Amino acid sequence: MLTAEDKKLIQQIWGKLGGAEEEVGADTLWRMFHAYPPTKTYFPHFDLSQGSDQIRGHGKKVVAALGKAIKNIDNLSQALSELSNLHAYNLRVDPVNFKLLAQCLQVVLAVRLGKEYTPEVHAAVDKFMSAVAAVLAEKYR
Ligand code: ZNH
Repeated sequence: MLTAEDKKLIQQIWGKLGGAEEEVGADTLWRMFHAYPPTKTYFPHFDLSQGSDQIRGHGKKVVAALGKAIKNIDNLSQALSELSNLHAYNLRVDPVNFKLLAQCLQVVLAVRLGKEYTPEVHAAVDKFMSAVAAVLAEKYR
């Protein structure tokens, strides 16, 4: 469960990205494709070279979805319901991959924010990403 303090930390840290969302998303995807190459199999139709339009475009969408989730942090199931359908019925992404993406996001945020990325923030982001992953995986069967 996310505590009130966790939620505050997540909102603060997200606020610090100011304008760099697309880059954070693209860096996260790029890192995921390299650290965990099997994740690339979901994107056979993408140009996966660094900084490609598709990586940037998709990174922007993913980060925008996370931003929406942060705004609706007390109501994640509802806020992410369409995405949950998409991942469960359409894309059929193995939920294991949600953890990999979350881990890559942690590294990208840590590199970008340095000392500001305290263990408390790390823990809060971890809980948040687990909550998002749980919603994205809740319709699988
Ligand atoms: Zn996902 C898509 C989000 C994870 C795979 N995604 C997507 C989108 C979004 C997202 C927003 C778009 C939609 C529309 O367009 O409508 N994701 C997300 C999130 C997460 C995710 C938030 C976490 C957290 N995904 C994921 C993973 C994977 C994926 C892990 C694998 C690996 N997705 C995907 C795909 C797609 C998507 C494949 C489709 C793409 C295209 O464009 O085609």
